[in-house]
Amino acid sequence: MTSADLTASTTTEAADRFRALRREQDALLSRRNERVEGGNGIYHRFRYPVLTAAHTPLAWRYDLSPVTNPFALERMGINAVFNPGAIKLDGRYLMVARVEGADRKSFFAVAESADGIDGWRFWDYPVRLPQTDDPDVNVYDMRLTAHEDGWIYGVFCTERKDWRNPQDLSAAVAQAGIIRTHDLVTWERLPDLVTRSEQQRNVVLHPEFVGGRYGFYTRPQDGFIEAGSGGGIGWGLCDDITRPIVLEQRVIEPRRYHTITESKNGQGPPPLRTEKGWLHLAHGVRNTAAGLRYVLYLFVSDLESPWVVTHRPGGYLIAPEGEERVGDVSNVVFSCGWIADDDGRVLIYYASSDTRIHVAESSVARLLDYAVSTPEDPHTSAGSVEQRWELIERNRANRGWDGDER
Ligand code: M1P
Repeated sequence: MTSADLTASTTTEAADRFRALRREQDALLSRRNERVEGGNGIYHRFRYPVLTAAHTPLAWRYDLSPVTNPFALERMGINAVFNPGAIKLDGRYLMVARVEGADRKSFFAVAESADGIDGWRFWDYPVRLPQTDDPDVNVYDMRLTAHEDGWIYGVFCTERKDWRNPQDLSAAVAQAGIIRTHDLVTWERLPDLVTRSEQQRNVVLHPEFVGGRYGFYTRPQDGFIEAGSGGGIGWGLCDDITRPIVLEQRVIEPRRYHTITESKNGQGPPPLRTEKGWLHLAHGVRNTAAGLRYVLYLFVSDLESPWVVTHRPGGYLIAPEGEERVGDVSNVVFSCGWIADDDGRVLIYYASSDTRIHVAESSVARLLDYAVSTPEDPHTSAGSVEQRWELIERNRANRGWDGDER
């Protein structure tokens, strides 16, 4: 065989492989999801993740020319797709996902679905994020807030090397970057949020003005990973979003000993306005012999004073289950986005183990009922048993004992 023959056969093989890759991806993108029945009645999971690395367009990963890529090799791999912000805009369900390349760099990309469950597809290009004078090294976890001022804001984590500690190559500073848009296509970058905290992650813009000011949920921490003496979900106000400064942060949802928030916690998506208050989704973290475990939980705050928490159902709403428990950072569920439809349906977009995105379906009515009727964590085992006795006795008195109506 001559080298020309070899080249011709490799080129044909490459073209065949690209066709096979396309078929495989088309099958993945058109697969219908299945609601998992049963469960706890608060929400339903769906069988398949809605977005994964395999959902990213082939053109982002492959040089699709059999001539310049004769072995049809993946040139620039994608490692994971997770922690998306979410919004419904002009009837379209949209996520801004955190896409992480094989090079460990995260970036943002918009994906769209007609019904919020099926058919999620990425737009053709990832987002070209405008930079400030101090370029981001890594960006992730965008929360989208449709604010009453008319803009859609994206608040995300911007990470840069901590030059106060040049020898430590993992020393980083996390702060909140801010962009805004009307269409998720054209983005305007604003200055990063200024607070008095060394580290900020999980910063979220409240959707309404509070006393004419912008409200931010923050997460003041001492260290990049460890909460140290800080942590908890904070709240602060800012006068001018184009010069965003929050001078005072008060912790409104502290982390607590021997609860799901013992190590740290953080606001998830922007809260939803409901008749009983602002409904919040957050993540709580505790340490275990197997490492950190991240779960999702709800709380409710006052409509007029969003910094006043009124209901704290004890325990978690969603904990990692099955394949969700395994991934790049195992035993993690994390959410930056949910969508409340006009009919009250709520779609919770959550990522598992920093690897893939799932959806869970519920409603405002169900989530609120759970949030206001579930007792608070009593902080002791004895207290927990008392809560269960109280429930059992109420059931017996109601003759609903054991599901038997008698
Ligand atoms: O790896 C789990 C999560 O860790 C961080 O969250 P937190 O700041 O609360 O610890 C974030 O980096 C998040 O992206 C990640 O999913």
